[in-house]
Amino acid sequence: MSAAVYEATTSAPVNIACIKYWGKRDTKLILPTNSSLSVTLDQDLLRSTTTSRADPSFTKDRLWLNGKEEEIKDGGRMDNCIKEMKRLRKVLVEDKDPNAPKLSEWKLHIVSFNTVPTAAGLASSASGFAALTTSLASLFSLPLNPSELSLIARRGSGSACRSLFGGYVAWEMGSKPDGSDSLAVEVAPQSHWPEMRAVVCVVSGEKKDVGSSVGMQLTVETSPLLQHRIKYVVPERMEKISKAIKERNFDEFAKITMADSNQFHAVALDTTPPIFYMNDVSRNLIALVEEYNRVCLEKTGHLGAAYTFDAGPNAVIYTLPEHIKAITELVLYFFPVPSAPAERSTQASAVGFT
Ligand code: 2P0
Repeated sequence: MSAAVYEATTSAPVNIACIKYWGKRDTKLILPTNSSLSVTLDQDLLRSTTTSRADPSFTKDRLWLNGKEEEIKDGGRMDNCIKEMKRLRKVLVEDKDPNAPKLSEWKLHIVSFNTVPTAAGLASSASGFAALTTSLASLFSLPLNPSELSLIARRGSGSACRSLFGGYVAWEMGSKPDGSDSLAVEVAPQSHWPEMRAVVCVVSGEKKDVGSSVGMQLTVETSPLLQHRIKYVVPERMEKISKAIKERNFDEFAKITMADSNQFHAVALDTTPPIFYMNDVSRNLIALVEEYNRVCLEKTGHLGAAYTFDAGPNAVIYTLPEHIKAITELVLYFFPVPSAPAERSTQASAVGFT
């Protein structure tokens, strides 16, 4: 008789924030200084897929990312997630059922692949930690819902907690010191507003100078504008954009999304020393979308597109099906995809998701 195999494979999508997370009030527990909200890019192409296996013959927890073994640092983010999942396995399953195999005491081998193309310039830590969490939850048969799992994904990377849901997702900052109420909730499923499109414009695939974790804490320590944003701006925007999504009001969604991207980059600039994530191509993309919207407003009374930029120069343009052709054509006209790979980093290229 062959021994049982304990293995589970799951995948999780990428998300792009409309209300940006930037700043932690607790760096160890990864508790944010403000709530945030994102749209999940629920594409087969843009995902992380993770397989976890527990076996009594394994001698230590090991991790392979895109085929290369990575060290699991003691007390690091990966280690914290794994330890928390093992603790939950023991408390929720093994302590209740004496016949359940003691997977919490076995070592794990974890293999993860990002199908997010590196050229897409999108962060894969969010989908990566979300996929790790769901694969361990499945391996350990944990009776937890996505919001409960988001608490653990959050410990890996803040934005990962939003990748536990498809569609439109809020990360509620919470107020408890132990972080037990800092979790993701679904604002609306993808099917509520399936017309939403995201055009990913790759301005540069290069690694950024200032990483998000370091950059956001510099902002917390030095930016007066961040304090204003946390207290007076984000709470109202969270309410308004949730309402806009529920009402499928693209004008309101677009206005808030662009304003929040701009304020996020303003607090980066307000940091000492200042952080610049956008470059000239990014700013030209903003000008293009602003001009497109000016014409749309004149002709139809409505906005046609909304740009947003994360901690880098790449743009994501949210739009609706009737604008997708015009937007992709305009982007490709003004920012043609160069033929020589060496030139890629100074140009924008567009990928349309329909
Ligand atoms: C966001 N970003 O809301 C914002 C917008 C970047 C700009 O979440 O330190 O990689 O792992 O919690 O999640 C990037 O931050 O940082 C991020 P950690 P994370 O998507």
